[in-house]
Amino acid sequence: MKLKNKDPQIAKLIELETFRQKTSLEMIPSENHCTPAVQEALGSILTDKYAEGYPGKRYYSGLKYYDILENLCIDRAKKLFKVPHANVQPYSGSPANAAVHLAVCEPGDVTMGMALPMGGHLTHGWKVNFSAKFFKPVQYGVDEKTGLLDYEGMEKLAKEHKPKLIWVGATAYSRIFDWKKLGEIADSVGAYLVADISHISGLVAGGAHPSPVPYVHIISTTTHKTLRGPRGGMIMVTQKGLDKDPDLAKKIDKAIFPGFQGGPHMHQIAAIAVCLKEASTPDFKKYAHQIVKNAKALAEELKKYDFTIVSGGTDNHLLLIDLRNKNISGADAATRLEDAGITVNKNTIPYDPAPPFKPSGIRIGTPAVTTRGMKEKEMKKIAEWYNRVISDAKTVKKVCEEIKKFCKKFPLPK
Ligand code: DSN
Repeated sequence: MKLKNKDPQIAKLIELETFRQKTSLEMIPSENHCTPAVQEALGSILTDKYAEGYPGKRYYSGLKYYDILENLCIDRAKKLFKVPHANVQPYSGSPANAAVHLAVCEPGDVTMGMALPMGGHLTHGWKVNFSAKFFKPVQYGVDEKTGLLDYEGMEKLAKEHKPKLIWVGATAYSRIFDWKKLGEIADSVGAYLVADISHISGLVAGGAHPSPVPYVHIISTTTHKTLRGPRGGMIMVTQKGLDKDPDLAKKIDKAIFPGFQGGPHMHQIAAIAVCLKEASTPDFKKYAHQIVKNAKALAEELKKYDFTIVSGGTDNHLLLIDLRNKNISGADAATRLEDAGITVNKNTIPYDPAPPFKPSGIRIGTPAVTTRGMKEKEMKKIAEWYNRVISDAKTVKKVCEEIKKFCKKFPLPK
């Protein structure tokens, strides 16, 4: 029976959300619009089965097609990211990162990661998270003047604290990571280096951001951001990782199952496989480069309206805007933009004098609008809307109408 007949309330909410997505601009940098092919795999009958274990070594029966499916997904991940080992079972990024801790650390070990208010992630050692409750993280940040990762400070901290594990990866950092330098820092103290490429995995896959593969031991990622798949996660082990620890792949697999998770979500793994196939095409390469071109164009246009971009610009898919010269908080700006039909995050800026719930900045990104086919020309228009809405609340209604009309030319993926 169709959903609208069986559960009209839920069907209605999906219909309303579809309309919202079609008629507004999604500019949260960690979000995207996946294709109907990915959605079809995700919404399939594969959700029905348990598949605890790994291909060829399961604890449930009836899994002959699931072994083929999971192996396909693993092979596609290995080929796309050029790594010798991939685990595609993490439910999402946080479980993946918990499993990495479990694989290579003992409770109480010292770890290192970028602090959340500097652009890092909760699971890289932020105080309220498991990664700080069970381990002893030291946290690095960005330079206050340049907004760039403070490699020197990080090296000093690493030498002083000798972490077992170093996380590199961010949720609000718009510059390229110098993987070589980071690899040298980790090697100098014998630490495992993990690249959490959740935000940039689509850019790495499409060649629009350097790959960490030669320099790190482990890579963790979500699959739904620039990679444009379903919500999900993966952990990969590099050759460098296997050279450091020949058991590393086994340790990662054991940490995911039975260490941290139960049955993998096989419908999710099917959808990840579809997204990895899509991400292997020449079209996706173009897409990944266009995301960056759009972000750079948007940054330049916004600067013309006197917006302050943290670090002065962007090399990837996102921009962090410091709104202090605009006399509006990040929270108020995000609400006003949402009313106008542009979805962004309120966000702390590094060394933010304002509290996290009413921070000084907004975080915006181009992955989803690029999926809809927007290019540099459209970024000019979008920057103009940001300026009008943030400068004057009275423009919101008019801009909202303009955006609705504009969105008709850029349908969601087919
Ligand atoms: N929640 C993600 C983001 O928005 O960046 C990070 O996990």
